[in-house]
Amino acid sequence: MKLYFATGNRHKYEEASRVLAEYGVELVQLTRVPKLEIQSSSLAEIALTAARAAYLELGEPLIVEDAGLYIEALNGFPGPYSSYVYKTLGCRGILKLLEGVKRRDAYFESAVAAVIPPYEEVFVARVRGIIAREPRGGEGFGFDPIFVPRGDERTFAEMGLEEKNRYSHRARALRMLGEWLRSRKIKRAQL
Ligand code: ITT
Repeated sequence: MKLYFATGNRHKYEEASRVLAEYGVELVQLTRVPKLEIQSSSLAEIALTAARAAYLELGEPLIVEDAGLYIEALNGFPGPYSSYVYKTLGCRGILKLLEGVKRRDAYFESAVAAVIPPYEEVFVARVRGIIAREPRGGEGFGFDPIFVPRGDERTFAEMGLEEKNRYSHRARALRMLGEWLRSRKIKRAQL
């Protein structure tokens, strides 16, 4: 069964297609429908609005994912603004904001919105961890070099894709989607 994933981010697509393959879903990256990004403090609302807009353009069942990094010492910053903050400040900028800060707890959140008529569903998941003292590793993307998930000592950027998928917010939210597809017995007929 085939499902579109509207995203311009190749890494997100690769992580997601690996997870959904476990559920027999073949994910197809959709780049030609631009992702509509509203401003909201809720990733679920951002993802669902984007998924509805993309569905109006495409007319085929699809998912959209929105994710963000929430740093506790910064009251949840950059959260829904993670994409912009990554482009402007980057990992180094975040480390500078945390200079001298001992409490380095943070989490990634992922919201996966699925529009599969007649259904609309959003799955939200988190991974908790800490912000490293310096960037480490060359895998992955975005803030991966500075995020260490709870239960490990390596950053996401020091892990392969399969290992990151064992912990990540995105993989967790997508497994919820996979289980939901299974429980609804959504098969080729709808997809
Ligand atoms: P699309 O909107 O096209 O899907 P994007 O990269 O802009 O791709 P988001 O809007 O969800 O994705 O932005 C989230 C940003 O948060 C992303 O650019 C990264 O900087 C960061 N981020 C999210 N998930 C991450 C992860 O698994 N590892 C590292 N950084 C992540």
